[in-house]
Amino acid sequence: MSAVIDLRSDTVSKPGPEMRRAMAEAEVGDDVFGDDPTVNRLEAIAAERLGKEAAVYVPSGTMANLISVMTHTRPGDEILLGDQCHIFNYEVAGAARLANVQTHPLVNRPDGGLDPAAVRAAIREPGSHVPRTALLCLENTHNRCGGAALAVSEMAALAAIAHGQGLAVHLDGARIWNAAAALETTPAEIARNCDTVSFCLSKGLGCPVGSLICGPRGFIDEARRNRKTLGGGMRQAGILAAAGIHALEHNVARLPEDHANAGRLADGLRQYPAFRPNRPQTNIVVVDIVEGSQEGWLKAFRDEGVLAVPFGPGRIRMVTHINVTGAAITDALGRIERIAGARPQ
Ligand code: TLP
Repeated sequence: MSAVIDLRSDTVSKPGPEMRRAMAEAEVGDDVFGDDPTVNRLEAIAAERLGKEAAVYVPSGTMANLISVMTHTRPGDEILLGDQCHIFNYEVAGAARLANVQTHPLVNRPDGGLDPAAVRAAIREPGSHVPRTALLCLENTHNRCGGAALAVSEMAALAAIAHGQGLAVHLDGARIWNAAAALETTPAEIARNCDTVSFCLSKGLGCPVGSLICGPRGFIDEARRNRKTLGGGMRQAGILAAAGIHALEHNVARLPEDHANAGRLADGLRQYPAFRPNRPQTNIVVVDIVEGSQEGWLKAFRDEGVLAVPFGPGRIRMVTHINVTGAAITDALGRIERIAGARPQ
């Protein structure tokens, strides 16, 4: 059979030969002692690119969000977040279990944003019966909202409400580089109104592992302590951080290619009555199945060597990334034509 086209996530991307060479040649030290020059360099580059004072390198996006929530809050606090966001849906309730906070979900708008009035209304008046509302979490691009890139003006309005009531604002910017490409701005501009931002190296940027949290120096010092608490202190992590530096230097400019590929994939799928895809702003195609079953289509795709994932009832997701070329998208659409053109299920 011809090669599998893996569109399950941009997390499946594999490091290429140049990234592997950078990793093999990395200068390393014990990062828990602060001795790893490559990690230190990656953290300095990340802080600079995100427009924040300092940064800390952590193993995953999930840990980046958990550490951020832990560092912004005290046990028993409440955090506001979108009902479709990653922290609420896909982080195994870590905020509740390990940061000991109550999550208060607000309905996400299709653009990944929140209703400002709903945010205002959810912030509690201080009182002896109620939790302290301590933090607002935003996500950009928004995964479950089909990779939507939320406008900076929308973020600014939400952050102003939160800050006005003494809340901090954390941005889950796992795919902030995709957001920056789509909005034709910089990640620093997107993160400007947020106190802290996390972003992933292991998604569109093509690294095997790693995320960063960026924010004020005092916050990052405390985040480093919380990273150690969670077992996320790594030793000669420069081998991994080198991949991150390579990615920030070489893999950012090509992201519009992934977005164009996602657009073409969605346009192709839209030709079939069975599929109702979004109009992707970035690299995430979310398809509502309107004829046949989700499982049936996923299996039919898989049998043709096209991998997608279930994404809620009657919905599948396909994500473009650095290992999927324009030719592979053409190939994928050809394979889909063989199944969807022949037999709507
Ligand atoms: N998302 C993964 C799955 O967990 C759903 C994916 O395949 O998209 N924030 C956002 C917005 C994310 O999409 C993800 C990963 C994370 C955080 C967590 O990153 P990792 O996987 O590094 O823990």
